[in-house]
Amino acid sequence: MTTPREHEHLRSLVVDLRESEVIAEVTRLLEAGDTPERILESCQQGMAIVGELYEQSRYYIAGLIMAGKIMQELSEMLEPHFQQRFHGEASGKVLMATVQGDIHYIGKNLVKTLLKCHGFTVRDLGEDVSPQDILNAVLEFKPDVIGLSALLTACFDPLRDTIAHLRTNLPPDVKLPPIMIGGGATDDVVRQYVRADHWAADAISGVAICKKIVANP
Ligand code: B12
Repeated sequence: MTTPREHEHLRSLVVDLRESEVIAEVTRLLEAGDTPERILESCQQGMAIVGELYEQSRYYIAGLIMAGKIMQELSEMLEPHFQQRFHGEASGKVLMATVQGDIHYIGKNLVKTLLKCHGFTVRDLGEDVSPQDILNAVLEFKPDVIGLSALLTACFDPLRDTIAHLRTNLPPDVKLPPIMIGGGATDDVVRQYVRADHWAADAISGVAICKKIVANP
């Protein structure tokens, strides 16, 4: 069993952007039997502090880039551990995208990984995706759920516009599947503002929402 102190240490390694030490510490924690969820949570808390340091001009864009690189490596390391821990036979289809204007993808990709672990078929349109591309994919892929990611507050309006575009432009015989949002600064207030159906704070709750939707269409 690992201790809160060890997680505090991991968080500070992330905040200090000590890439190789982060990787070594995560490897050690996994070997000590820690869960990938707990490790992810600590690293995400570290990322939030990196973001604050950037806002305070104590880190520059290079710091964000480095943080992104570390987070990407961590996601790849944790993926097989998530696969071992989570299995499922859910048979729904989820369409994922990061909205127009936003290039953050690490969180979206983690949601995708966990959905796949649970048996969902996922189509990922990538980042900076236009409302029309999302609409085209809805028509073609016919998802049970649409998952939209946005980390920038400046992207709340593009998120709202995307959802409005889907609501107004789908042919009348096509039912719009439930829309779930997530990522960084989103919360339930943002969900109401953009007129989405669901909001999830993290990847695990996002999967739980998708399971509920598919079980009770
Ligand atoms: C790494 C990083 C980058 C990397 C991104 C690498 C990549 N391609 O993904 C790079 C360097 C490219 C980058 C660029 C920028 N960034 Co940046 N970035 C970050 C940082 C430090 C970490 C993001 C991250 O990966 N977190 C870890 C993941 C796992 O967490 P997550 O994304 O929140 O995802 C979890 C949940 O939210 C959820 N989730 C995510 N998406 C979805 C979707 C659904 C459907 C569901 C259900 C759940 C869900 O599941 C995930 C796992 O639990 C954040 C700080 C922070 N607080 O997050 C800033 C941050 C998001 N960036 C910020 C900024 C300002 C920028 C830039 C504008 C900087 C600039 N001047 O150019 C550009 C934006 C360019 C653009 N147009 O998009 C700001 C945004 C501020 C704001 N409120 O708008 C932040 C908050 C930093 C800060 N505090 O100032 N960034």
